[in-house]
Amino acid sequence: MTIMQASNYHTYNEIKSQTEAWAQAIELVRGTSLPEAENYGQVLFTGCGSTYYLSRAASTLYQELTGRAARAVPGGELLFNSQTVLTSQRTLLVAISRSGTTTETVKAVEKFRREKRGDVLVISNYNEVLSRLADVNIVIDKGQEESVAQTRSFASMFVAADAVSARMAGRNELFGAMLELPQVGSRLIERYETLAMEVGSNLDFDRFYFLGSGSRYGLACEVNLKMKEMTLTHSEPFHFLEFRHGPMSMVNDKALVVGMLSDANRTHEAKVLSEMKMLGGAVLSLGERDADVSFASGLPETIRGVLYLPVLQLMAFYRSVTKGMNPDRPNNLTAVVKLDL
Ligand code: F1P
Repeated sequence: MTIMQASNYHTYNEIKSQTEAWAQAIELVRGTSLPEAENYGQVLFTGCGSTYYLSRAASTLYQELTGRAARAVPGGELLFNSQTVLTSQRTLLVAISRSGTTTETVKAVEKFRREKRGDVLVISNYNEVLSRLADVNIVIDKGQEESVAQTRSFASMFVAADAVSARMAGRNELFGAMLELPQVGSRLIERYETLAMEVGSNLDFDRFYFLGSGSRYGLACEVNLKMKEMTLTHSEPFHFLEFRHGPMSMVNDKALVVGMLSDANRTHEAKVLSEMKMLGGAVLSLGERDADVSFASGLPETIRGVLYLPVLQLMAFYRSVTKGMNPDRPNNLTAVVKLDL
């Protein structure tokens, strides 16, 4: 496929331009007055679909950096099963939504406010109804996109969420390190687009497994959703060691196992990948060094999670167009889910 054809798609242009939105996210967080972490007994992150997976990734980082309890919950669960996540403790609710209009997320935040549960921090790409419910409002308009499947938007909101966690943890050196991310990301896209196209265009693969642990599990869930939304391919996310406990039965020569390697647990994670190769599966590893996609960022592990996204987003894009689909308009989906609740 020529690049000219690829650039006919909004999805392609949005993936390729996303680091500009990363930079805006960092600057916006720098200029925002944030809540004090010690004012809350717990922090809840919420969203739907992609932004729920973002919440999963961001909440683990918040807890890791602040040492305070944080968890993620889908908007629909916070709305209809709030007793399973809310306590009498004062709560900071971080509500994340590309559109700022998804019904479950908006209704859940309205209920949270009505019940005076605590404060609301919104991260979005559009200044919409959700932003009007916020005590602290962060809107990354450079993350706006035409495509239904989130790519540039997701990454911009994820960078903002990580920056919020670094700042609320008082880790200004981590926040400062994030300033390098946009240029590292652009270099990564240039260096590995061909690999993404080669793997994405290989239709011998009929199943994909995305392995990630710690804050990378939420990212594994997100890239898994991209694969589903853009290419209608069977795919599933797992924590690394969990994959052995049954799901690896699915591994054969038509499987691609994508490993989002950490530094901290690389030995254990790489062993899972080598075992999957023994079972006949193909493997694609991503990590700071010695991987099929090596970031070579020199940045702290806690704030470089976004680097796992662009190459895998491109892989899903190329698989979609190779299958003759339109990644801009996934099957059965709309950009926003509006419900009459
Ligand atoms: C949430 C969402 C997306 C999904 C699809 C439909 O939107 O469910 O996660 O991928 O685009 O909308 P939002 O609340 O983040 O705007």
